[in-house]
Amino acid sequence: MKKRIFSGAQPTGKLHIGNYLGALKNWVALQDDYDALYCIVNLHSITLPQNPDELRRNTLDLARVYLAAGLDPSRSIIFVQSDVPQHAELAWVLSCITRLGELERMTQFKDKGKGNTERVGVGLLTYPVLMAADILLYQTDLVPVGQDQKQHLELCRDIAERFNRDFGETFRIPDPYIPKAGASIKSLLDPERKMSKSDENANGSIFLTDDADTILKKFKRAVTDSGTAITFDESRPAINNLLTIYQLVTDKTAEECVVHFEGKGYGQFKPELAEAVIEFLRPFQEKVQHFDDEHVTNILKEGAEKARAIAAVTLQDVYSRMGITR
Ligand code: ATP
Ligand code: LTN
Repeated sequence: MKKRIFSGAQPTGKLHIGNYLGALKNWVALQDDYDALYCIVNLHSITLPQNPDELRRNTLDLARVYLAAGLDPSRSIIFVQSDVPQHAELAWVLSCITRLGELERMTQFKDKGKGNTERVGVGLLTYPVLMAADILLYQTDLVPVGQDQKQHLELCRDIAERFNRDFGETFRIPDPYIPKAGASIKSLLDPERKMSKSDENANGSIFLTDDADTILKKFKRAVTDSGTAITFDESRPAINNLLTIYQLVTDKTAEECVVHFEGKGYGQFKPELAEAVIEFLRPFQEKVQHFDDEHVTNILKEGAEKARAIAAVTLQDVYSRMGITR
């Protein structure tokens, strides 16, 4: 039997190449060898305020992105989180065995909540519990994510182990799958920060829908570090990031990239990098418009039916072990 993978992205804002290279690219590659579920986690999105019409639109748009990137509904289950009510139900159960201290230690909560406990919603704190429910409902073996989600995954494992210890073997313990290169693509304007959807300055990110001119302009503006050599160098985070992007979109080895740019400077490197990214995104951008709403809605409906069938079995087991009869 194939092992199972589960992953998801939030339908908030536009996806950037960090999301693509850190997550989506691997999702597509893994769907051949694994039994895969890919979710649009709209219930996670509402941990920060959303405009209802925009959320509806973004949900379908993200499904289009999944399909254009190469997720194949005949091989993978593609669905919307809120279409499977078991996610929210299991999240409640798990929240009762999760400790407040564990959640308060999560760096994403600290970053997004900014310590403002009077104003910040409780959902931002309990967000990782819902994420654990997403994963555990499907008896997931492997979770392909970017580096920023590693801590949430460790918490998910702790919660699952605690439940298994208290109520008997119920959940499979999932492993993270974090790519060696691309797990944390940095902002073009600040290589100390990850490229982020929630960044107010659009010039720090290359969005999957950016046109050729915009991509070239953004790379030309990208900050650089001191020194001129185009090499991988941990002590020069800006060039390290740009060269990593180049490597991943061209599918070259690190060594090939360095040899290719030997003796060249930023003046040649940046336009070549922009060209490589434009070419990489071209097939995706051509495809993404071709999926109409009705087609996408049907795929999501079928995905939700398949997902519900798996999720219901796990939740029933959880309830019966806890003495909750339905
Ligand atoms: P934001 O960029 O606002 O922090 P997010 O991380 O919440 O957005 P999601 O759509 O939920 O965005 O993430 C989808 C996937 O993309 C996750 O697996 C996440 O780890 C990955 N990811 C996000 N940002 C990056 C990045 N800069 N580099 C690599 N992977 C990333
Ligand atoms: N928290 C993730 C999105 C997410 C997820 C998941 C990823 C929600 N549920 C389950 C993997 C598995 C994020 O913000 N990127």
